[in-house]
Amino acid sequence: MYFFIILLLSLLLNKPFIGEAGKIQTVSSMGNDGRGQETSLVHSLQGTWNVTNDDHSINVFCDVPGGIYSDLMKAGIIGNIYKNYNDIETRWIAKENWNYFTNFFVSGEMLARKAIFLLFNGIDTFATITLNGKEIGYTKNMFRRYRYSVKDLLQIGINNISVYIHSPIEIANKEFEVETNRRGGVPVQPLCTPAKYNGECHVNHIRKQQASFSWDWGPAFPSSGIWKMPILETYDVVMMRDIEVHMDRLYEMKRWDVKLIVHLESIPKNMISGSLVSNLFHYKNKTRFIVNETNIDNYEMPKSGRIAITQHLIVPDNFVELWWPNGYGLQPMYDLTVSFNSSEHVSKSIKVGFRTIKLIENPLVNYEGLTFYFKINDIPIFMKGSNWIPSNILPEATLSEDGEKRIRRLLMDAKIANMNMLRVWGGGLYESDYFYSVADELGILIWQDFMFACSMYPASDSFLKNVEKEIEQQIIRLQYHPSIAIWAGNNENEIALRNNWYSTASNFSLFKEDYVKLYADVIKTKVEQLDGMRPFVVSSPGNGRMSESEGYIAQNPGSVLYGDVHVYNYYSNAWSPSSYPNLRFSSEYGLQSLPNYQTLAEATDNPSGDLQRNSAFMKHRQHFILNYLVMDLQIFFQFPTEKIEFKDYIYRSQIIQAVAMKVETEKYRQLRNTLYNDSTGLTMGALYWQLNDVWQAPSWSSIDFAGRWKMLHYYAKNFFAPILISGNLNDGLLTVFISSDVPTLLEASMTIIIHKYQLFKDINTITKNVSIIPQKSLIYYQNALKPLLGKTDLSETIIILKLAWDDGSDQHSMDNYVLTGNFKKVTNEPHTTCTVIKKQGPDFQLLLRTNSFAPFVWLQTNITTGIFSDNGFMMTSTEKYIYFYGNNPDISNEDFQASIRVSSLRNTTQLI
Ligand code: BMA
Repeated sequence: MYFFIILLLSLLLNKPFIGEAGKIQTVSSMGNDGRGQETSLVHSLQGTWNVTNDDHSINVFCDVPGGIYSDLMKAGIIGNIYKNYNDIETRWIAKENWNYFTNFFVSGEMLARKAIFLLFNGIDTFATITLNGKEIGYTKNMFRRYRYSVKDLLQIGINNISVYIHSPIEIANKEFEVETNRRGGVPVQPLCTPAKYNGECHVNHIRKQQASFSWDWGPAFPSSGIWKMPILETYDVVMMRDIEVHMDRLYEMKRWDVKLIVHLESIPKNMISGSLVSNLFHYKNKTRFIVNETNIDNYEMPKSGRIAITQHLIVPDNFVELWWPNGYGLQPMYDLTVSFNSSEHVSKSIKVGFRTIKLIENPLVNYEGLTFYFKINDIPIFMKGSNWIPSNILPEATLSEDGEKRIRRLLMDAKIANMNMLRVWGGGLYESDYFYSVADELGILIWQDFMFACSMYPASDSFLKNVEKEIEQQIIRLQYHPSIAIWAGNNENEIALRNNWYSTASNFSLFKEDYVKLYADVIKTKVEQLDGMRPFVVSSPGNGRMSESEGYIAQNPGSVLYGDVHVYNYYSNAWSPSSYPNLRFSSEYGLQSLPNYQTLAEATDNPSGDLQRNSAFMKHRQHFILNYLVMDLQIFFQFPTEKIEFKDYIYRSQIIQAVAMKVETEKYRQLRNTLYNDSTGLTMGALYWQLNDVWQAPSWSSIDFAGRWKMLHYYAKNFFAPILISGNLNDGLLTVFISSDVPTLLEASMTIIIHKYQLFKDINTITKNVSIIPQKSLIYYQNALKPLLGKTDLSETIIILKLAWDDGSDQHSMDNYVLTGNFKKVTNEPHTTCTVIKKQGPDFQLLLRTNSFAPFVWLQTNITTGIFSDNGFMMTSTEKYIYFYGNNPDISNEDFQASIRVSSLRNTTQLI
């Protein structure tokens, strides 16, 4: 009877119910992030719990896993946090302590097991955990997993648990005081975020998502919650935690040595016997597999309760199809299942891919500096991509079903834009296993920062120990993913110290000592110990392997001759290639723009008042310390000074950003094979800042918070194309490059058109047959422009570049343009129309027509979500065909036709 009452209550309240009657939950997805256990020995504590604050004025049901902002929104206590000024209105939440509690049922059978552990895969962040009235632990790192042995505390029947989460703001303040005292009064800088961010202080003292206290592109939502799955593990023998996969390609022997390190956990002194069996299945033909078995006989578990068993799989070359980055081939993923069989059975399945990776930092004969480029499967690869910030400011939201859809969408958008690398930036999260498996599947390489950004950090023993555990767990959890290409110690902390960003100069040696302790002694040592198969750089930007000989704080961490560089040049003309340096690898460069109007409109209940260039709301959403100054300045450089509507301002901000990133990225791609006398050049990577957003606000992103592409994302698709024709104009000299990322020689026809835009007329056309050299960037045309212009003034022209080729199976073409000046004198108002030609499912073919030069043609529809095959382009001829790839097959031709809006620079009344 008692049992059924509990069952009924659990069902009614959707409480975690675990125990008999087939109610034991099995969790069965892949990966190492705590969701991959395929065994009935694992009982999830997922479900509806209660959460209350200290004075019990709030006591509501909540989700576990979850977080306090999501809970309070769901309970109707606060409104949508992304709207209006709610980031400030809801700040009281982070100043309170929150007690998460629930009851759960334990059966006699469960309690009879030898090993019973409570496992928290992630608590955000400072929690006192109490089980049946007894305090069992305190957590202090949201990036760590915590495990507590609880056999002696549990009872048959109802048990209660409370996870009391302390205010992260208060703990950060306290930690700051303690640490400042410990350092004899020298505080760890910076003391706070700039006032403009409306943020909180001292996040660098706590191991929590650094951007949760605000950033220059994001609001402060200092979250609290049990953000990852809590689990009760009950077993007699062992639990399998992680599988490390280290692949070594033995060329001469025509095989791969795949070393597996299987992490098993149990209780100290437990005697273990059983067999560990690993099966690697061929990705196409599952009847082909490679197996190894290790028998364990009466092994006594050490005091730590953890062992790691090494096993080798010898994989012949003919079993292997290589995993390639996007654009270079397929991404075959092989199932690997490891099980431990004894009186109990535990197993785990992950997907692995075969590839080698090297970071090549070679000296250059007779030149200064080192190269800096990646070789994947022995092929040098130009890295094209962007920087990833968390997909949601609430960490729990990155793990939900919707959160996973969002992650997949963003990674797909990266793939569509021909990216092959994303940098998971150090102020956010170690992402979920789902994130990395989608990256594996899509061929997106990951530059993985450890989570330290734009700050100095403490180096007390307890801080370092805390970090060491975090690094160890995260590397072991993630390292099997073929997508992860490189680990990096931190974001911009070396350059911040060297250039005194945070007034550290008077205590330089103390800060340097701490820096070396944290990133070299702890992090570098750990990475080398745990993952010898991947490169590591101490900081980004940095001088790569040179940084060690420079004592980790180089004279110039931003050197263009070594390692990677972050490039921000806000005051010079962002459309001029000369504003950008010649370097080896640009791991950050960017410019702000506004999100699409529809996205901004979703952020306010007062669109007419708030959606104005000078409104208090737009000031509030702008965290960048330079405010709108850079946007205004860059708009001023290119366009006539005139009064424009807010929608037009948005549109112009996006044009500015898109063209700036085009010019800068093209320069980087052009320099792939150019080495100048001053040793600069040989660029092999371009990752712009930033891919995505965490709220509706001005930022450097190419995709806004609602998932709408800004103009930049359309441009990225073109400037990252595998075959790129691009040009530049320098002192009247026109140089045209073709950059190829493809492995075969291609015969192509190249056309250079000088178009006089007032006349809407091509005044000169040069056509040339060219052979495109594989995987190189070379000059295919160079000449003075003057003779081609006749009487026309350079500033009245735009140069159109076209390339057409046949790769043996298909015809391809690409268009590009080179600007000869700004748009201050472009005054003609084109009449541009768009007609739906054909519908195919959710997709439409469109025909655009114009009667005169239409710059930056911008197509929009609000009837459905989807993307255009091209957007933001120049129309220098009367017709252009475009595709729209939509999501809704039910939309008719007529409805779609009616929804289409076409704008261009001097024709902006249709902007939506
Ligand atoms: C870089 C990043 C971020 C920042 C961006 C724009 O330095 O590492 O810290 O958001 O610039 O300012």
